[in-house]
Amino acid sequence: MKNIPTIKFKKLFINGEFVDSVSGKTFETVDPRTEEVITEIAEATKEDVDIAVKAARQAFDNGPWPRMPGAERAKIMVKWATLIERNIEEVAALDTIDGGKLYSWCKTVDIPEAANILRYYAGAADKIHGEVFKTSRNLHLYTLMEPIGVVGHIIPWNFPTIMFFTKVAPSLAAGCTMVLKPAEQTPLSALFYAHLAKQAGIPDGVLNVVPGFGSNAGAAITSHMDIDAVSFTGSTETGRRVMQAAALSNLKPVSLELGGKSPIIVFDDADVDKAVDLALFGILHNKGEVCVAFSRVFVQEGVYDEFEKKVVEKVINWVVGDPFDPKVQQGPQTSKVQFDKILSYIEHGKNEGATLLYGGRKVGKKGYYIEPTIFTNVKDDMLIAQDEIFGPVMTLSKFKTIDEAIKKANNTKYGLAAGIVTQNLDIANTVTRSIRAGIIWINCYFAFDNDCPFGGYKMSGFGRDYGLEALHKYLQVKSVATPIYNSPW
Ligand code: TXE
Repeated sequence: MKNIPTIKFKKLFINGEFVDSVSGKTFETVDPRTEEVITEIAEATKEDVDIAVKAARQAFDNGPWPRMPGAERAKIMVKWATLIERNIEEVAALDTIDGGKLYSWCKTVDIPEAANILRYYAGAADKIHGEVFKTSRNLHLYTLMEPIGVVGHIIPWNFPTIMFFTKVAPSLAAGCTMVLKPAEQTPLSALFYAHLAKQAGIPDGVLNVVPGFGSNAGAAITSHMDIDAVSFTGSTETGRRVMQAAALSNLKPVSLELGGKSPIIVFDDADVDKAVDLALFGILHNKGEVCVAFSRVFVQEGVYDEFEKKVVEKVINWVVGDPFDPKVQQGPQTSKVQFDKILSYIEHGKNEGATLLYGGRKVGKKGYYIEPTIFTNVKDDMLIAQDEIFGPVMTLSKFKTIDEAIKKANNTKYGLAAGIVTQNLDIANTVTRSIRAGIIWINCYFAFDNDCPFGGYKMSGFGRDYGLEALHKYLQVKSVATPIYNSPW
C-alpha cells in the first residue's frame, strides 16, 4: 500500500455520534516509522467517560440490544464483520501507521481474524442458556444467563484490532453495552471500527469509544460506579491499579490479561532448524511487542552449540524496515517510550554480564527501529531474564536435564505461555503438566483459535479471552426457584 489513508475519524464515539471532548482537548498520535505526528485525536477525560457510561446505561436499561433475540444480534455482528473485510486495506494501513505493525500481516491475519472473532461470537449469541436442575426438593429450579450490564474495556497498543474484537465481540453477543478505551498510542482503527459498527446497525449507545490516557479516562472507567465489569489487557503494574480501583469503587469484577516472560524449551531430540525458526518467530513477531513472546530460550546442552550457530545465521538475514514493504519482517517499535525502554534493557543486559551475541543497536536515523538482539550467558536472576522487555530481545541459555528446564521455565512471576520443542511425547506431556502457564505450544508458536480460551497464570492475570469462557465473563447467572404444585414450599 503506497497511499497513507486520510484519517477520517478523530473524535470520541458516544451514543452513536462522533463528538468533541467536553474539555476540547486533543492529543497527538505519532507514526513510529517517521516519528511525525499523524493527527490530533479528541481526548476523553472523566467527564466524557461519564457521558459515555450514561449512554451505555441507557442503552442497557431501555434499549433494544439486550432485549433482542440472540439471532438478531448475530445478524448485525456478521454484517459488521463483512464491513470490516470490505475496508480491510484502510484499517490495515491505520494499524500500520499508528503502531508500526506489518501491513501484510494486518491485512492477512489481524483484520480477517477480527472479522472471524465477530462471526464466532455471533454464532454463540443465540445459544446462551441456563440449566434446569433436578433438585432433591419439590422445586422447579433453573438458571437464567443475563448480560452483566455496562462493560468497560481497556486495551493496549500492540494488537489494536485483535484486542478490540476479543473484548467487544463476546460482550456484544452476551447483550452487554460498553465503553472502550483504546490505547493512547493507537486510537485510529478503534474509531474506524466504531463508524463501521454504526453502519452495521449496532444501536446507539451500545458501543462507545473514548480515546484518552490511562491515568484519566482509563482510571475513570475502572473506578466508575455505574460500570458493571471491566476487561483489561495491559501491563501487570496497571492491572494492579485496575483491580484496586474496582475494589475501591463498586466491586465490579475484573479480568486481567497482563504481561509475560514466556520460555521456549528446546530439547536434544528437536529438529534444530525448526526450533530456531520458532524461537525467532517467537521473539521477533510484531517486533517482540507480544504478551506471549518467547523471550527466554532454553536449549539442551546436546544441541546448544548448533542452535546458537544457526540462530545467528538466520537472524543476519532478518529484514527490519518500513512495515509497508512486503519484504520487511520487523517494523518500528510502537512508541518512543517503548523504544527507549528496550534500548535501556539492552544496556542493562550488557552491564549485568550477559554476552551480546547479535544486534543491540537502533536501526537508521529516523523511526523507532531496533535490531533483533540476542543475549547469551544469561543467568536466570538477571533483569533481562526476569522483566518483560516487550521488544526484539532474546535471552538464550543452556540446560542439562528436564527437571532443570522445568525449574528455569517456572522461574518467573509470569505465566502466560510456554513453548516446547521435542519429538518425544513423554517429554512433551511431562513438561506441559509441569509448567504454570495459560497456553503451551508444542512444536509451534502463536497457534490460537477463536474457540480456545486464552489467559494467564500467576502475575499474568486471570480470566480468559476467546472461546465460550470469554462469553461467560459478560454474563450473570440468576437462579430461579418455584415450588412444584402441592409441594410444601
Ligand atoms: O501499559 P499500560 P504501557 C507491558 C509491556 C510494556 C509495558 C508498559 O511490558 O512495555 O506493559 O506499557 C491503560 N487505569 N504491556 O505503559 O499502562 C492505557 O491507557 C486504567 C503488556 O502502555 O498497561 C492503555 O489503554 N487504565 C501488554 C492500557 O491501559 C490505564 C500490552 C495499557 O497500558 C491506567 C501492553 C490506569 N491507571 C503493555 N494506566 C500485554 N499483556 O500484551 C494505563 N491504562
